[in-house]
Amino acid sequence: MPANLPPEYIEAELRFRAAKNPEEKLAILRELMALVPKHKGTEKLRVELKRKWTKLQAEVQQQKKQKGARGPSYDHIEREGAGQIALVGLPNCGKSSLLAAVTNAKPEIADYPFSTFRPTVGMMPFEDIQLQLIDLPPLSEFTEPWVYSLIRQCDLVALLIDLSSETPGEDLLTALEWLEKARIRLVGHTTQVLPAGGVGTVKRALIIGTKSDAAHAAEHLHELRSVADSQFAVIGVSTISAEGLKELGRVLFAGLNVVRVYTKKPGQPFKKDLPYVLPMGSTVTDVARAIHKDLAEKFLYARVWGSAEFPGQRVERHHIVRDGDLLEFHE
Ligand SMILES: Nc1nc2c(ncn2[C@@H]2O[C@H](COP(=O)(O)OP(=O)(O)O)[C@@H](O)[C@H]2O)c(=O)[nH]1
Ligand SMILES: [Mg+2]
Repeated sequence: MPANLPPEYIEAELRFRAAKNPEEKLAILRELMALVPKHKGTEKLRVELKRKWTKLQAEVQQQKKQKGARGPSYDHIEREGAGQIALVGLPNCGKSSLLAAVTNAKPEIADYPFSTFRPTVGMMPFEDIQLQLIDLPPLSEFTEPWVYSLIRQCDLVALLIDLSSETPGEDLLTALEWLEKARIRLVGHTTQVLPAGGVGTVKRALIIGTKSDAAHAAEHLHELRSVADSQFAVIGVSTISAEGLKELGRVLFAGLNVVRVYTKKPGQPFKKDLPYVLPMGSTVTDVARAIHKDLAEKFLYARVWGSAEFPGQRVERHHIVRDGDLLEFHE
């Protein structure tokens, strides 16, 4: 073994030897590969690791095939709550910590890269709804295709950039490049009409600057904002000082471009029960359809409290609803 390997490498290698299942071994191997310094003296070792990696990868694939339909499939995660948000970022940027801080999920958190190798889902409460967050393995040369396929399916990408990094602007560009390579293009969350993706996918996104408690985080946040330009909203958060965590719910909710609409039956008292969540721009008829397709066909008019000019105003079928509206359908 070449001399002067960092102690983290030695430690990870011990874990590698102790690991029993190939999936775990593969994850530790990724770490090892990231930890080897790149110079002439480690060339043989790097080739050796790459060889092990290819072998293990094949083993894991084989195992997945054998398990067939019973094995866990990461290619799709059932949408729950008001919207599905993918936490995306480079290794160690704080994705798992954020998930742990704002949901009841308990993902693995570690100070070494590639600690996450499965998707972890958590529900983040926001006012009277829940947002579904998915913690993912990081963007890197080792990112497996299913990670990108989950990103393509989500409603909003939360791109996490580490504010303790000396190069947050560059990190943002690196992350965007990895996504571009997978043919995923990000646009600001307020983009109303998504541009045609060509052969790829276009996703709405916002940026979360993590570890805002770190030294120089304020300057780094500033740099990040200037690189993100006006294209992406940027919010700074810390799971240690809790800065920005309260605001995060509102920011993510805004990023989803949805509205919450409440309904009541004529004659019932005003009480906001659990809302229907619909895409922004939905009409009264869309709300009726969400309740029941028959209702969409047969209702004559609706009364709206909220977005109408006066409370309880009678509105037509194509009236566009706003977040917080209370509706009453008349058949
Ligand atoms: N100072 C500071 N460190 C953090 C914060 N969030 C995460 N970390 C640390 O950053 C490292 C990577 O965190 P983790 O959540 O595993 O990142 P992931 O690889 O993106 O999932 C760990 O050592 C965390 O303790 C934060 O808000 N402030
Ligand atoms: Mg993680």
